[in-house]
Amino acid sequence: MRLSRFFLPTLKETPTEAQIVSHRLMLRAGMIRQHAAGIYNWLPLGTRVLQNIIQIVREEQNAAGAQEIIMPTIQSGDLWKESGRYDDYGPEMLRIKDRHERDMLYGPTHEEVVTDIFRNNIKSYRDLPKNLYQINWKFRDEVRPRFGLMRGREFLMKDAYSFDINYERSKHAYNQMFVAYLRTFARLGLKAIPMKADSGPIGGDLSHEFIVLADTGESAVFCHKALLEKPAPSNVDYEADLQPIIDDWTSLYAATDDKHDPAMATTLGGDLVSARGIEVGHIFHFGKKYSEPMKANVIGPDGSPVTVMMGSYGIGVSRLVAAIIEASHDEHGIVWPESVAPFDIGLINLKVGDPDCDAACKKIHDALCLMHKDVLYDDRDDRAGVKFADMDLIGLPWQIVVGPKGVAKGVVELKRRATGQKEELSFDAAVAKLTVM
Ligand code: P5A
Repeated sequence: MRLSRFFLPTLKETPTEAQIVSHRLMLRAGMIRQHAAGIYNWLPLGTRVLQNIIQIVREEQNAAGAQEIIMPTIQSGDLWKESGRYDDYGPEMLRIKDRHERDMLYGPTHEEVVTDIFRNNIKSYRDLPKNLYQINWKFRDEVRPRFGLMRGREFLMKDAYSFDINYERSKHAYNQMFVAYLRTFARLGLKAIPMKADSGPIGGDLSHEFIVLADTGESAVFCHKALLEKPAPSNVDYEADLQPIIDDWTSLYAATDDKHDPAMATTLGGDLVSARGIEVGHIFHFGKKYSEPMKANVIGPDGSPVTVMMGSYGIGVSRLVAAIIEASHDEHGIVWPESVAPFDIGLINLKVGDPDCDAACKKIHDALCLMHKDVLYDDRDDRAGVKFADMDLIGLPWQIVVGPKGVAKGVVELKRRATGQKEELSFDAAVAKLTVM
């Protein structure tokens, strides 16, 4: 992609409305623009990151046995009257009347809709278990939308819903999502710590939040430092008993502010980490809270109806973009983990119009594209300082700098964004090195 054609409205000045670093950097890097309070446009650079995150979330959901669907964003209020949440949910729910004066709403979550799909289509215990998920926009009319995507009114969520015949199977579905979340956040380059949580308006008796540590996090958190070192489970057999993995992760102390036991500070001593965190995921086991009032029953093994047990499992997909930036940036800009970077490589031509520099850039660009690398080629006729600053700001993992002096010697400079480390390499060696990355 040529930068001269790419829609990338970067800003030199720090926008005054942004209070936290991820919001500032997303505006400055031309990733997003605000449309209305808590509602954003995603520009091409932001969209590419969001799509990369979506893909990782999707792969891990599929691997854990969940199946992707798409539910409507605009829902009928009738289902919420059935579950009892229409009145409970309060002013956070955006209520809409259609032309026939029917109560509609923009979905803040989808427990009711998915339970309706289930009860209309699944009749026998033989069709269980089922886990259905979507990656779709939600609307919550938050009192104080703030910090950009961190607490938006419209935001993208991955929401999964499990249906099982009994508690034991239902707990297994919960454990599957727990493990899938550990793997998902690790692939996104994040350390996310599971913590026991309250279930709030979603309901239920068992719930965990997944918290990414960052200084600007909304909640104070406390945990055993060993949790920060734990690798996510690899090669999981999702049909096997996952309880030992869950026990392993939940046996070490971890708590949000409201649940923190001050005596633990003494017990753990130097092993206690006290930090701030961002909630990037939240899972709930709520049994029959929706299936009972909405009559989601199947015929059980003995021929009599059984009310199914459910859980729901959320990931804040758009919030993750901000959380990754909070966890990975420096004074020059964003430092993307390779797995989510909007391009793999930034190619900087220091002397656009110089036939040798142009030819070298074209050669390197074409060679990398052949190897299926995403390259953003800065072919703008602009000052070197502007190009370096923009490239650091948008945080691509690798930069190749092509200038007349190097080209005369047959070399380019390769820079690793995360460390700032630079090396001079021949064109071919630079391409070869990036191809194996
Ligand atoms: C679980 C899936 C639910 O809604 N129902 C379906 C359950 N859970 S939740 O905790 O309320 O939300 C899941 C995740 O969505 C993110 N999130 C937000 N992101 C940006 N702006 C918001 N206003 C917002 N509200 C929730 C969080 O990451 C949360 O963990």
